[in-house]
Amino acid sequence: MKKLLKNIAILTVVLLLSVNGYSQSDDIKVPLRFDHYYTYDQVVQALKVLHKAYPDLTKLEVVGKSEENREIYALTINNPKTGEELSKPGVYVDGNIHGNEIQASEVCLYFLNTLLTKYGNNEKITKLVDKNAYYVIPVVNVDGRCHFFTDANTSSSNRGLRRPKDDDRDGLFDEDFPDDLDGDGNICRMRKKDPFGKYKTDPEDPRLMIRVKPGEKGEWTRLGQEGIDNDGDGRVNEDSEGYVDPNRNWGFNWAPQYVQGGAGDYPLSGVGLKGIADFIMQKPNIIIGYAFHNSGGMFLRGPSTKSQGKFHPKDIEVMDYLGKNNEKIVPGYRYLISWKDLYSTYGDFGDFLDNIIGAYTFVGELFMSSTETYRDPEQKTEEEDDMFRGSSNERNREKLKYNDHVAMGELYKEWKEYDHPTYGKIEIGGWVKMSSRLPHPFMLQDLVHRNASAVIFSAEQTPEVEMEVFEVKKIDKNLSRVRIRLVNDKAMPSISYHSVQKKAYPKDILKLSGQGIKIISGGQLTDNYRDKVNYKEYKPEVQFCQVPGFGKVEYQFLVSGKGNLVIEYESMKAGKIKKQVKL
Ligand SMILES: [Ca+2]
Ligand SMILES: [Ca+2]
Ligand SMILES: [Ca+2]
Ligand SMILES: [Ca+2]
Ligand SMILES: [Zn+2]
Repeated sequence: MKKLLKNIAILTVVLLLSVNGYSQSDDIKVPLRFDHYYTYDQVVQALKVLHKAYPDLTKLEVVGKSEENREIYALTINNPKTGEELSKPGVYVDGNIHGNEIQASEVCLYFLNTLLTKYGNNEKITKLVDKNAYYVIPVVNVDGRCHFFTDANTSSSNRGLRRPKDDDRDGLFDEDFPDDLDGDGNICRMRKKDPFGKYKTDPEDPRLMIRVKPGEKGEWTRLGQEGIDNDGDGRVNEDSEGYVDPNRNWGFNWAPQYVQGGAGDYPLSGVGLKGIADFIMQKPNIIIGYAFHNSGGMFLRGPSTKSQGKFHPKDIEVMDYLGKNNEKIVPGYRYLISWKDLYSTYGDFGDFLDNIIGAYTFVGELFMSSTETYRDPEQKTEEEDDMFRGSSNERNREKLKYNDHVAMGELYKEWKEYDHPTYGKIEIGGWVKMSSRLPHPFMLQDLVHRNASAVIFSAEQTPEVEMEVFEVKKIDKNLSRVRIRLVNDKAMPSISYHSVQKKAYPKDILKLSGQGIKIISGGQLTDNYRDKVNYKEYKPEVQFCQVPGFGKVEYQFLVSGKGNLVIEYESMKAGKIKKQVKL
């Protein structure tokens, strides 16, 4: 009997790990597979496997530890043969800052897998790997991801950091979570038969309930999320984990709890976030960033609050160029402005990356529930708005049919009776954890591929500065006029306009030197037909500059002496160039 129980226990664990193919315990190999979701441990294993397969191109680091002491990994891709990391534009990608938004990590893994496995086989990817340095943190909220898989949850629960908080001020911390009463790994809904209830059975689909009209007889009362009153205070599920929202706790435009819910005690009080911020601060070359979330199908850009004012118009041009292309790469996704089109947030990661690092940043809101279709192809879809049509009765009926006929019934639990200690005879049922914000695994490949392609498009548009010495003219026995052009045929400038305007970090440097050579004067050439130059008054041998996207900037110098003139360009984000000219 004991042995039988043990066998049943083992069998249950195995079943839990492999339910519906959402997560597999098979050995993880390169190339990685994207027909299932990776648990936190499997993400770590996947990163180790990638690093082991490509030791020359990758670096695997633990950048910090979480509240529950889990390791936060970053995988860096850089080809040392084409230069050291910091001498190249940096591309930053992360995901799963909200614990429940798990497919964000699969996008990160897919992106890494694509760059590494296609390196040397695919011309475009080979060029991209050689050009930039890539910093990828697939799981920001490591505790969140772990608990999302191991604990019973809804598709929206378990977002925050594991910092216990007494939400109801009863002296107890996180004492009344929702409870998985039927032991199926999901937190579903509870309802009770009640002639005075506000809901009745939907005549079109008995699994759904619709509101009764005034005067109509009710049938059901909704009792909220599955659970009991754990601490016996008369309320059910009133104090679950946290809440510190890891995307409201960054060190720019932070606001306290009474302004911004989930803010935490002070900026970067999340210990894992602090580790990530330190990691990022050591990469001043980062010029583009993607942070993936779910859901809604959006590429959001900042600012996250109206009071920050508008972005510099030239930066908007850059974001528009990338964002509008992203809309085409990922059909249905929209390129939007955070505060204006969605809502305001303080202490947002995107603002941190934009303003402190000077990077162009997108928040990728993955997944559109409107892709879960079961309908006549003739039916109009023009008015569909993914953000707002999510919960209408019509939408729920369609979603259930999609569940029945396309997702093999894996997204929804039929209502089942349960004897509740407080409410008596009730029913438990509804959408499961792996529904609603996540694609069924059969759609995962498409989601990760297209979103990784959007990042790849941006990675192609990091600055590529070239230097041309387009004139060396003797104007006197010992005096030469030297004209230098810095050209960039990619969308991103060598430094963002915002960073220049706010003096966020030093501009690029153009420096001339040489033995026996003196730089008499120098400055930006604004009109080379009329010889108009903005001369720099002091130290003309060092010029501070910015190379625009899809453009150029030109300089003119008067140089005395003979010999080798050394011309150096140095940018924090766009690399270094060194040339020599014989005078
Ligand atoms: Ca409490
Ligand atoms: Ca349950
Ligand atoms: Ca309670
Ligand atoms: Ca509870
Ligand atoms: Zn999110």
